[in-house]
Amino acid sequence: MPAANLPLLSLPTRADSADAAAPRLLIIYTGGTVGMAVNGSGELVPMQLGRLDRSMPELARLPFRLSLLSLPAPIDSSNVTPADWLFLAQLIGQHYADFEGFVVLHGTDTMAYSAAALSYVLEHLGKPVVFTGAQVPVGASRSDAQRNLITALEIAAACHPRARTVRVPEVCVFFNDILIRGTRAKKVESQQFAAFKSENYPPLARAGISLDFDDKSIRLLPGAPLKVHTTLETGVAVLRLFPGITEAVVGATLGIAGLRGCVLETYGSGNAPTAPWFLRCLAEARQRGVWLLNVSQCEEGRVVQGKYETSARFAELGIVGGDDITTEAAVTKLMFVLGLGLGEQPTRELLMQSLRGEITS
Ligand code: ASN
Repeated sequence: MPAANLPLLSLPTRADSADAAAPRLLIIYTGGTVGMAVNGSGELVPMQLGRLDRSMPELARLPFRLSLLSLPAPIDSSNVTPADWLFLAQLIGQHYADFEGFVVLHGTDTMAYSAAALSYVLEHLGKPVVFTGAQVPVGASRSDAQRNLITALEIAAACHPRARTVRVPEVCVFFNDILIRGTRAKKVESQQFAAFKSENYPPLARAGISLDFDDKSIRLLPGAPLKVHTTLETGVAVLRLFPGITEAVVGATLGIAGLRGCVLETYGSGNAPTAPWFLRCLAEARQRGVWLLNVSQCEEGRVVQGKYETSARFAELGIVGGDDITTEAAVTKLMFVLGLGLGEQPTRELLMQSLRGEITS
């Protein structure tokens, strides 16, 4: 469905619709537990959210002008695809001029991938795009949806106290009590409310009794207008190493027809077996033009190719060291950069650079 045809529902709040000073915020509902209910077989399935203000009467107390846009077929985020990311980006681009900030209600399972993908696709973003969701559906009495959504809306509306400029011009994830850069988020919990961690980068804000922003960690406003990219390369894979991995597994993965890029999940500071068959598989993939991005299985620390003998050959093979990037941000970065269709040298440069704060330089 073209993004232009989706209707917006205006939600009643304390801010009068004619109050020009009240920030206008758009909530985009994509699915996830936040809007789920149990089906006849006892499984949680996504539902239409309907009138969000009925399940969350506290929204009426907010001093913002709120609109809600629901995707026609909400999904469990385990079903999300790159096409959904491009659609979401298109929606945000279409409504960009009419809202001060955006909150994306999304399932938690792949929220970190979606937030990273949107970070790349929305270039020169100058407004907040805050992903949030819930571990318990909004209709349940112990739901975390209210608290997550209300704080996400406050973040989306936040300005610097004196300059009145946008406080968080980034794609980010707010969950439980922390605001995380979109390219640094990782889901680490499926049972507790604190489901996300900020990997290798400080949280952009912490929500306790007050909402405390770490302004020095937040990107500055861009100097150019928003550019919404429209292509992602889907010929990518992730190859996670483990002791005992065989040539058959490595060869089959790197030999996938149409493969353009692969995240190599290595050990420690980017190390891998030195067995001749392994290095041959990598060299053959490189000869076929497959980009290899070396990402560590460690949650903290960084890839330093050549520190050990077990990664000494990587630079000469043209394998790109991913520094401290997460797998989520690496997979989506490959999709984005390879989707640009650039030549060898600019592709390598973009893969090595921090494009949206995904690596610490
Ligand atoms: N399976 C759900 C989803 O990702 C999990 C959640 O939202 N808490 O859509």
